[in-house]
Amino acid sequence: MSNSRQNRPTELAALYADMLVVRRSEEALIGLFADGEVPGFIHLGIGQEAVPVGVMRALTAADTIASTHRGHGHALAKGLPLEGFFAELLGKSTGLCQGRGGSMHVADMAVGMLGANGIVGAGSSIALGSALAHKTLGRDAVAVAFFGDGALAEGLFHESLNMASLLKLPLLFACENNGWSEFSPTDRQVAFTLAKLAEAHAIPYHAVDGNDVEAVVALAAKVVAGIRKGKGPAVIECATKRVRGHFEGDAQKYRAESEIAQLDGHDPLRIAGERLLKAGMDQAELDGIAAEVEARVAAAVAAARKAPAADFAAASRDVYTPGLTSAGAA
Ligand SMILES: Cc1ncc(C[n+]2csc(CCOP(=O)(O)OP(=O)(O)O)c2C)c(N)n1
Ligand SMILES: [Mg+2]
Repeated sequence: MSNSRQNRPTELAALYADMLVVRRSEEALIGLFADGEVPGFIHLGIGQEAVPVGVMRALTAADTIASTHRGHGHALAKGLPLEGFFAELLGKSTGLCQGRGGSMHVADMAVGMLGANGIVGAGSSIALGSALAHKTLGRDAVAVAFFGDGALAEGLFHESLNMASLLKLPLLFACENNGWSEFSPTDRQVAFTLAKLAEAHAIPYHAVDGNDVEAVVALAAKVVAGIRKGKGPAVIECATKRVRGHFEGDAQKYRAESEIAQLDGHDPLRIAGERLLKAGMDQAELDGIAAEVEARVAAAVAAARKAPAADFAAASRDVYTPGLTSAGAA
């Protein structure tokens, strides 16, 4: 075996493959959405894959996450099965939520994915509740609230920071700061920094290059280990880039051409791919990873397209816990 083969960076290759699953899945969604096969809006996280994939490396199956409206990466990185994911996004009865949730409500309790969420900042309080349950029930588990920079302007997010700190909950606040909140740059939305806000709530804060998946892995591993030991909540701020519009179909007229032109240099897949080549992998091996991922995504899309549409009669199923009436009595 050659020296370069002995030094093959297998962990980085696995991270690359996981980011590629998210990227290729969202690229498939672009076409499906354009063809009218995806009901509702979709918000793509292309360019932001290093954050969910990197943070998820520090989590176990027992850990829980709450996501955002831009949640495909969180869902797939937490381990949602691809076929059930696509079926859900296409509104099919074989979807993980029987086609009733779609992109902004996709969830899978089996892998601790508590749901994407169209309400900005809401994931922070859902993860907070999950962290409180972990602590109260003595579980060895951590909750993660993923949120964008736009959530900093939401009162619920501030309340979640306070309560997490006060109750010393096992909760990681993971910010994906892509510099945009819908069509407004962050500095037109927020009058303070996340670092100062965390400090005000007596929560440790760490910043990281959110396009460097290895840096995210290293920070998340260290911070989550501390949370698991009972140190209480922490905040990480991952600087990243939103490559596409706020929603799919957004022409981004409000964004300077010069900003869009430099996005490629920050692409987490490009950064990881170049690092793999430097570390001894060859292009054919990277192409092999891509071919395998593309085949998996294509198979999941094909199965989802063939599946039956969601059952309208089941729309109100699972709204109430079995045994409870709408008045709450058993
Ligand atoms: C409570 C609430 N207010 C406003 C909106 C409208 N809205 C949808 S996404 C968004 C911006 C979110 O920005 P950010 O949190 O940075 O996430 P990003 O889209 O950049 O991933 C806003 C204001 C909403 N969905 N919920
Ligand atoms: Mg943002």
